[in-house]
Amino acid sequence: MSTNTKYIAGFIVVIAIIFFGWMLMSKPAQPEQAQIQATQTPAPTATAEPTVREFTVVGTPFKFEPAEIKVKLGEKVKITFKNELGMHNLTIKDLNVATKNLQKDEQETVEFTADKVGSFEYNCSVPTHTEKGMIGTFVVE
Ligand SMILES: [Cu+2]
Repeated sequence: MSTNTKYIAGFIVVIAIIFFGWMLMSKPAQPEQAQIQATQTPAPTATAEPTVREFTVVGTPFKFEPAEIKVKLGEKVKITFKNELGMHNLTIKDLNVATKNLQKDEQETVEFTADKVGSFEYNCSVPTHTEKGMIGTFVVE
């Protein structure tokens, strides 16, 4: 090998070392950035509280006011049933939700999560009250 060829070979080796060194230094930065983005993106959903929806339903002989409630899937629902006259309850049988039988001027709040989509009946389960009009619809969209 001539001196020139040795120099060129040495130069190439140095360039190669610098290049690979640079590759090694710069490479870890990319997955790190990707990781930061990956952890930042889901953070809002991880910490997000479910929306709480509060309703007041008034019971009188023989109706509920309102007779329709609409919520979205996954929302937390708080229904305060206020009984103004007679003995009544508010029951959503399909969602396992029910107040006790309440006397005049009593109220009770039930809390649950709307965990299935559908149109569910709520009623007063005191005999004959549903037929007399104590019926409503709880809609989960
Ligand atoms: Cu009733």
